[in-house]
Amino acid sequence: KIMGYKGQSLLGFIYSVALCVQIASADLSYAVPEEMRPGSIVGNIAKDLGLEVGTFLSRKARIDAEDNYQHFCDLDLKTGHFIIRERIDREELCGEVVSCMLKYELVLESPLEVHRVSLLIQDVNDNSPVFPKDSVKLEITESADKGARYRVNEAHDADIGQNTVKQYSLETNEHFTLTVRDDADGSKSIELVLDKELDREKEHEINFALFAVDGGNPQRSGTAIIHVTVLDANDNAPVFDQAIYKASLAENSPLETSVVTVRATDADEGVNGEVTYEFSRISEKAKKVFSLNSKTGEIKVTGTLDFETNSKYEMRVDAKDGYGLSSDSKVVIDITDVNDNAPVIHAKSLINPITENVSPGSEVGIINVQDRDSDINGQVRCSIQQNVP
Ligand SMILES: [Ca+2]
Ligand SMILES: [Ca+2]
Ligand SMILES: [Ca+2]
Ligand SMILES: [Ca+2]
Repeated sequence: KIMGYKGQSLLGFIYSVALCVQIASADLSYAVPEEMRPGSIVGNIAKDLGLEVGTFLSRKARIDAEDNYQHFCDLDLKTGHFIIRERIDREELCGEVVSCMLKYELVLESPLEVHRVSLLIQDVNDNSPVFPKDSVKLEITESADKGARYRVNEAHDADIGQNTVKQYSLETNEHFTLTVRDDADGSKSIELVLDKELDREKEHEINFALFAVDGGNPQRSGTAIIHVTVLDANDNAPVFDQAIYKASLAENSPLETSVVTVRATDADEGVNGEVTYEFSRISEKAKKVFSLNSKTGEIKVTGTLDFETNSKYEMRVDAKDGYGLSSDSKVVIDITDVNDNAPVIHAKSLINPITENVSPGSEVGIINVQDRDSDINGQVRCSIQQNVP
């Protein structure tokens, strides 16, 4: 039972020490919000310790800071008031520490007496949530699928507890919604979710605001502007401005004569929208007399056009973008006649010689006159030289 005796004695010793400390420092605890005006009264230490008001002067009371907090508070010896001397910023003093405590010792002389005085600095909601950047730039291709997610950095609020960031929201917009997840490490994952697919050809830039609010009263908020640049995808083929191009051209037109210019536009950007042209269906004959500028779409004469051999050409033209999306159109070229042929006389049957007594009005022969030209150019007027019988 020796052990039992020893144990009892040790326990008794601990009790007596604890009692000693308690008597020597009857702790006083005060709590004040941060940012109190200098001169504000925290409490009356003399009264709270049950001492006469005059005691502090006679016993040369003083207040010592345990650390470097001396300048924040004062003791009014006449009244016993514990007073704020300097502005206290909880965020600067304690940062993210939840319990922000200033520790002091009240020292009285003759007889020597020490009391612990603690001052809890309560948080005031004097900071707004702040995003790491005021504006967040995102580049998203228009081919992105619905449901695609884009991370945004969370906001921070220098306050603590309820006064720190509580909730996020997104300015109403056509394309994005917001999800906020709690991560294992206590941070939050903020993601924009693509809810409606993008179309660069309709909208190449989208701006909307992301808000963070704290849980303080009054509530404070922070904003980041999300700038979405919609990147192009090759989702448009070139489109001709006419389904059929018609031109008419005089035969014998000189080389390099411009016949017609086809034009297709592509709504995409850069190479996706760069249009080139080429003949997709063209006869060997037409190939010899027409050329197509692949860049400008201009069709020019490159050979001799003869109405009498070919009066109409038809061909098809392709327009292609830089990545091969294409469409086509038809080109019809009519060649018009020019009076470039003289009439040709053929004597079909001619009675020769004619007898001298032939009666007037007798048929002496048939003459056939032809002109290869058309219409007026091909009309022939016949006449016989004067002064013949
Ligand atoms: Ca604060
Ligand atoms: Ca706050
Ligand atoms: Ca295109
Ligand atoms: Ca596009």
